[in-house]
Amino acid sequence: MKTVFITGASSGIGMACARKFAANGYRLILNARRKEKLEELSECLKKEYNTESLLLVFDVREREEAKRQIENLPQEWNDIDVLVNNAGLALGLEKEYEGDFADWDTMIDTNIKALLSITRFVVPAMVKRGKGHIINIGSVAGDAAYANGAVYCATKAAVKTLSDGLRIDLADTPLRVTNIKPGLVETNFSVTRFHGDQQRADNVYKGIKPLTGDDIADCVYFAASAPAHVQIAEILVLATHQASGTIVYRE
Ligand code: 8X3
Repeated sequence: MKTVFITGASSGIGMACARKFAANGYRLILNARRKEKLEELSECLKKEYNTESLLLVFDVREREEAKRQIENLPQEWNDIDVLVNNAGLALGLEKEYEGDFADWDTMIDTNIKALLSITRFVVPAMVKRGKGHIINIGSVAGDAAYANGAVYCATKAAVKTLSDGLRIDLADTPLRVTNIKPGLVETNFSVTRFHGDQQRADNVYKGIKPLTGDDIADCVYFAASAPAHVQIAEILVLATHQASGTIVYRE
């Protein structure tokens, strides 16, 4: 049985990935900060698919705690086939010269530094076993900056560069690296970005049918289930009425 490790699994794209992999017979290592949410999800997946889950409750930004929990995985959970580096967020939508330092730190610490730590803790064992797949959740925002989003866009550009660098560093191994770059996905992404302002968040998806977490999970699973000689390096996935990070047709 294959094992997938998903960070930020308690909601949105992470939760959708958990469902998708569970439906396809994987067992799950699920990480998030909120224990109750993970318990709810794992109970649900146990009932629905008889899925086994191991819950790792920690904030991905806490490097030492992440290290401790990953190093101390029970023996039978050590063989991770797929790592989905999903935990990430946007905070604020402001001009670069007016942004909030705390928002910037949280985005940089989560989207870049934590993704790096988790990769650093999980990948060496994959290399040793000669098997594994790292799937990073990037964004169309990493392809080009958009107004008021410079820091978020920069973190996602970093996810692209880190994915490319890891792919280069693993080219002499059977491991694969994928960067999934979603466009407009309706999850709690915008509510988080606007610090809980639901109305402002709703406006982001007004007049357009956005993608769902399930749409992105389909892409993640597509990459994970490709034959071993096929490395899906990147997938850019947009809503049909979205042409780029900045061009959206609204009805
Ligand atoms: C999410 C896509 O365009 O809302 O990363 O920044 S966007």
